[in-house]
Parts: sequence; C-alpha cells; structure tokens
Amino acid sequence: MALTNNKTILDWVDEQVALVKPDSVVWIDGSEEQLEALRNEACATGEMERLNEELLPGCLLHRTNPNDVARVEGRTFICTKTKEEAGPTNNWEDPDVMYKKLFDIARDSYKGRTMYVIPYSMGPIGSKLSKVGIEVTDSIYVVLNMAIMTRVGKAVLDSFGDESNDWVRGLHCKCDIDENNRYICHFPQDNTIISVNSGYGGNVLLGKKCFALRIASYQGKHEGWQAEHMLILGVENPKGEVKYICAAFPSACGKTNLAMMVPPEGYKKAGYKVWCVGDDIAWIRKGEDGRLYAINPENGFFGVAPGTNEKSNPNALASTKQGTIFTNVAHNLDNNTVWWEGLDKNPPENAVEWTGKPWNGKVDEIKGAHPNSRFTAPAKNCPCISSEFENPAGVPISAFVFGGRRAALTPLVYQSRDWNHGVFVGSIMASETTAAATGAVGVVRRDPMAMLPFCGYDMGDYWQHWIDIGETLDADKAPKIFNVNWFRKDEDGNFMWPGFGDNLRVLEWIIKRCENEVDAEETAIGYLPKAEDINIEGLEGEVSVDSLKKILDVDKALWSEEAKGIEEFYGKFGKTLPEELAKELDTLKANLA
Ligand code: OXD
Ligand code: MN
Repeated sequence: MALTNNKTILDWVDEQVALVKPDSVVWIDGSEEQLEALRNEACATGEMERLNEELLPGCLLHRTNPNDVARVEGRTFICTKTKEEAGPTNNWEDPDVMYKKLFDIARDSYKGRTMYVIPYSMGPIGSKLSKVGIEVTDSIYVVLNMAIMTRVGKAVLDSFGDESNDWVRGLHCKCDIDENNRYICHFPQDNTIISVNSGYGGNVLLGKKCFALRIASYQGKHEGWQAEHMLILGVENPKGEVKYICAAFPSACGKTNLAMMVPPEGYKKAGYKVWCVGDDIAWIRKGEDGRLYAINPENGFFGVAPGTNEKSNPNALASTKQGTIFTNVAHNLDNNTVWWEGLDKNPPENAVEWTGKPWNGKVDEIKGAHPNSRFTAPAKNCPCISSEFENPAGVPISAFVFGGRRAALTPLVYQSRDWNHGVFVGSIMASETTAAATGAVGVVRRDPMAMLPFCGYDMGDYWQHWIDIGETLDADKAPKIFNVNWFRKDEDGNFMWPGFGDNLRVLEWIIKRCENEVDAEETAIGYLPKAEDINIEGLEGEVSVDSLKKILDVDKALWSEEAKGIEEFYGKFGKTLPEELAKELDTLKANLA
C-alpha cells in the first residue's frame, strides 16, 4: 500500500511500474518486522547468508557478481542539457538520448520480480538541511543496505507531506548485471538518477554518491549550500570544548580511520576525545549566526573492509559487530564469521573466498576478500559517534582540511592565507598511486576537493561556488582552510610521520590556529607550523624536531614543477576556471621565483 498522498511521488511510482512491470509493489515502511521478513526472504533464496548469531548478531553476508565489485566511473554520466554544464571532467550524454537508452534497458526488467519503493531521508528526518529521495529497486540487498545507510520508511513521508515536489527520483534495475549495459546516470535538472545492470553498493545505493554528492552538489550550487566529499569529526579538549573539522581526501588516504581516530595515550590521559559525525559526506550551510554548519546526510558507514583491524581502526571494527551487511569478504565456515586481508594474521583454513569458491586461507595464492569488499554498518554502533550526530542543525565548522598522498612535496600541514587561497589549495589536491610503496614516486592524479568523480556539474563552476560562498562569510566566521599530508617519505622510502591517532597532534595545531593561539611561518605556499609547535611528546625515537623540520620543508624546485602540473590541469577548464584561482596560481609562481 502506498504510504503517501503526495501526488508527485504517486505519479512517478506509477510511471516506473508501467515501465519495468513488476509482479508486485512493496513500499518500505521502515519497520523492523518488514526488514526482518526481507532478511529471511533474501536468506531463503541464497541472495544473502546469516552469520553467527552470537558473534555477529543480525549480520548478513552477500556476494556480488564478480564483474560488479566497484563504482564504474567510465559508465557514470552527468546528463545536463548541454555538455558544457557537465564540464570537462564528467562523462556527458544528452538527456533525451540517455533516457531513451535507459528506458529500453529497463523496460519490463522487473517481470517476475517485486518492486520495492524506498522513501528515504538524507540527514535527520525533518531537518532543514536534509533532503528526501525515493528509490525503487528490484533488490532486497539494496533495501537492506539503504535501511542502514539512510533513514527509511513511513516517518520520512509523514514529515515530507503531500505537497512538495523537492525530492530525488531514483530508479534501480538489476537487469542481468550485464557490464556492457551498465549505466549510472544523473539528470541533475530533473532531480533524477537511473542505475541499471549493477548490484554493487556505490552504483545502486542511490542515496550515497549519486544523490548526496552528484545531485546534491548541483542543488547546492543553485540553492546556496555545499555537498562535499568530507568526513566530519569533533575534537574535544580537556575542558570539554568541541571543535569540528571537515576533511576531504581521495580514496586510499585513510579517511574512515581519521574520522574515527583514537587519540594517542598522552592525549587520552589528558582528557582529549575525538567524536565521529561522519566518515564520507558533509552537507554544509550557513547558519543564523553566520557560521557554516555541517550535517552527515548518511546514517551508516559503507567502509572498505580490508585493512580494517583492531589497530588501524578499532571503532570501525566495533561498528561491524552487529546489524552489519558484509559484501565480498571471505566466509569462515568453522564459526560462520567473516574475514578479510589485514583483519588479523589468521586467515581461516575452512572458508569460502569472496567469489563463492572454497578457500584454504592461503592468501599468497588467492585473496579471501575482494580489495574493495565492504561493511555496511549502522552509525549508532560506532563507539565514538558524536552526540551531535542526530542534531538537525548540524555542527559548526572551525576548519576545512584537504589532503592527499604525496611522498615528497607537500608538507605535513600548512594553512592557506585566506579563503580564496584555501579554495586554490583544495583545487590542486592530488594523490600518488600507491606504487609509491616501493619508494618510487607514484603517478600523480589530480582530485580537487576529492570531488572529481562526484561533482554533478562543471568543476570550474564548482570552484566558483566555493569562492561565492566565501564572499558571504565574515572573515572571523569563515572556517580556516588547511592541507595535510600524512604520507611524506624519507630517502629510504620510509614514512616520516606515524599517522593514525598521532594525526591528532596535527589537528591540535590546526585548532590552535583557528583560535589564534599559535604563530606560524609564512612561506611560498602558505602558513607552516614552527616545528616546536607540533607536540611530539610520546613519539621519542619516531619523530624528532629535526625530522619534523624535514616533513615541514617547502622545496621550491619541486613546487615549481608542481605549479606546471597545476597550470596544465587548469588548462582543461577554459573559461569556467575562476579568475581568482588563476590569480592564486600566479601568486604561487611569483612566490617561488
Ligand atoms: C567511497 C569512495 O566508496 O569514495 O566512499 O569511493
Ligand atoms: Mn567516499
């Protein structure tokens, strides 16, 4: 039974039914009874498996088709009316052409299947910063994941009301999981997403990258707010004051680890705490007091499993101990639990690897878990989840932090001179491919604001939006903007900074800068800490003031090379490159000369 009288929603659902022709239609009401019935059904058909009820209560295992294990950027499209609106870094297709192609693929594809209609809220239900979406899907796996990653059900529609048309349409069709006909398409001007021929997380949980970043970034541009690929964390000092930081990193830079970090012993003893508000996405708006406020639009973590362990991220691991869906990990048959590379040193010998074949735990021969295997865990499971997680007003942001993986070049931390310079710093973000593990400098890939695959319109216009937002903020209210690099290496290829919880030492300097409590040195690239101002107590033998000086140096020759790379990258954008950023590049070059 339909759960709303909103005609815009009812009409659209009718249109989808007429297109895909399901045997039946089920509206997801969000009740535990309905979700439990769906879990049972998925386990009865073999789509999912229940794990050990004592060790992993309420947890399920799922395997996707081996051809369908990751987001497919090459098949992801932004279908704006003109190609220019999508910009030089997105795949583009004309909306009419793409709708026709997708409708031809989707037509009748639900025959013999059930259509699930999922009403969901990105952000706390009813918050002014939140938005509503409806996803229809023929996958129970999608329903159960959406029920963890977002707020779903009747409560969403009740608070949304019968009048508004401000909601995002999402059609997902598994079809035959045919990789040659897989498309993840966005129609920002119609608030519409269509995803066909995939059953993998990032391609089918349409609230996440598709809505909360690609569609929402477009909405934000037109409505005066920001959708960013950023974690949100709070640092509580011994006085109980909490300062919030939003941070953007390309993949493989430890974003989830930073979002849930455990302070070093000395800090813990002194009374420092770190609270996680979000690990992936931030929606940001100016509040009545003139400061920027952020909410995490999600309600769970869709985290990469391999490498997650008691040491790297105990809070993420704890989050997966109940009510979690594991995708493409190894299945330990002895105790009906899960395993992945980097969990511990004891791969199970009586197991099934991620493709479903028997596996003996010999990780050198074949991997147990896919490198992009995932856990979908409820945020409320996280031991360090912030008390502000459900706050409809969001949290006030003190600092934006950008980062990347650079073996040389970028210092441990630096601060931008002002807002526009900060936008420049975000726009030149880059990371090296991890071939750098051998000590060789990897290939540099530019990923401005970590938004390259997620911006729903021209990236040059997106930078302009950042600059425009800055113009609306009073200088004393605007978040300060920083860049960090945890990955500097010495001549022998060893990391020079311990990372993980010790990154709090850098966040402490950042917060002191925001509070005007510490000086800095002005350099060609921005403000750098004095080595003595980064607290290294407890790091004896690992980091010294001398080694800190090395991670904080600015090599003008390397930066001049970098400036050339930036110029080349900027060249792609033509007339949408904001003048302000071209000027910042000139300033950098002049400072280096
Ligand atoms: C993610 C990503 O899955 O950024 O969060 O790729
Ligand atoms: Mn992400």
